[in-house]
Amino acid sequence: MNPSSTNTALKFKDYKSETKPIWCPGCGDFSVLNAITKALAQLQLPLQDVALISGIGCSSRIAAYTSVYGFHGVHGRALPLAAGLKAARSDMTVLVAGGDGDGLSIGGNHFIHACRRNMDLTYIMMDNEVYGMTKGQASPTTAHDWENSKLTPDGTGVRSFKPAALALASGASFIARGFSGDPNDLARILVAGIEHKGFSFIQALSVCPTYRPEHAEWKKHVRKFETEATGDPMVAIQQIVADDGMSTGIMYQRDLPSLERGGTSPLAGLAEFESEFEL
Ligand SMILES: Cc1ncc(C[n+]2csc(CCOP(=O)(O)OP(=O)(O)O)c2C)c(N)n1
Ligand code: SF4
Repeated sequence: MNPSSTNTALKFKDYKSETKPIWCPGCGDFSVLNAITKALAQLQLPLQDVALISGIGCSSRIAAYTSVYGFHGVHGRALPLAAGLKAARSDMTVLVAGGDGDGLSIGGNHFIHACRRNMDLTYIMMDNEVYGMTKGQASPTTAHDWENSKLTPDGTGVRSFKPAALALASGASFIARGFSGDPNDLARILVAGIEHKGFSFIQALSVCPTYRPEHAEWKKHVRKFETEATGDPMVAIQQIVADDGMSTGIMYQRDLPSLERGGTSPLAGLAEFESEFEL
């Protein structure tokens, strides 16, 4: 039975599918899944009005584990898929999820342009600073001196991205960071991100005990930003650059023009547009 067809309030479990996650024991992605389903339950969004689009990676499996509409896409291409859906169905709540490799390596170009277009999408980057699915290669958020990878035994020697700074410079209008070790706070951030009209970028620090066991230390270092949600990009960039990447909260939120603001689907005039090309 579809719970949304009854008068009963939806519980977070109603947003989970019957497919059992195959993530490793202790993987932070379990908590991100919990946070997403809690956020959807808080917002009481009908299952049929939500879609979760993902790329490829351990984290991207998340689309199969929710009961909303889902699409487990192609590596790095979750954002353009989601943008297409949102363009056609501006009435739907469209969530996008994937890993740091998915979103910043192969999908890096899509990420910066999604920020720039500011479509009303909520993008959850499950950042474990590694390629989990392909057995532990360094990613764009891996520290330059991480020596445990067989492929980069002396470290990458390359500076890592600060995803929040990249999102700000690219035009995202909501930028936040949460932690798999605090799913309730991550759910709070997700609710704010989903309610925000525009592109919401949420970096979810998600532990990978298999390839980054040292991330067990994260829980000692993660703390909340003392101040939250400035709308001033100059203040936000100073906060982001000064931070070590372990502070959580909403870093930036601003009302900026959005492609589908006003609720008119870009496809509304499609028939007329096509008729101009008729032979
Ligand atoms: C076009 C293409 N290139 C490479 C791959 C191999 N591949 C699968 S997942 C992945 C990286 C996964 O890392 P990340 O996105 O950080 O997700 P995680 O597994 O850590 O959650 C790669 C390189 C692929 N599936 N498709
Ligand atoms: S390899 Fe890492 S990211 Fe992938 S399921 Fe296992 S713990 Fe999670």
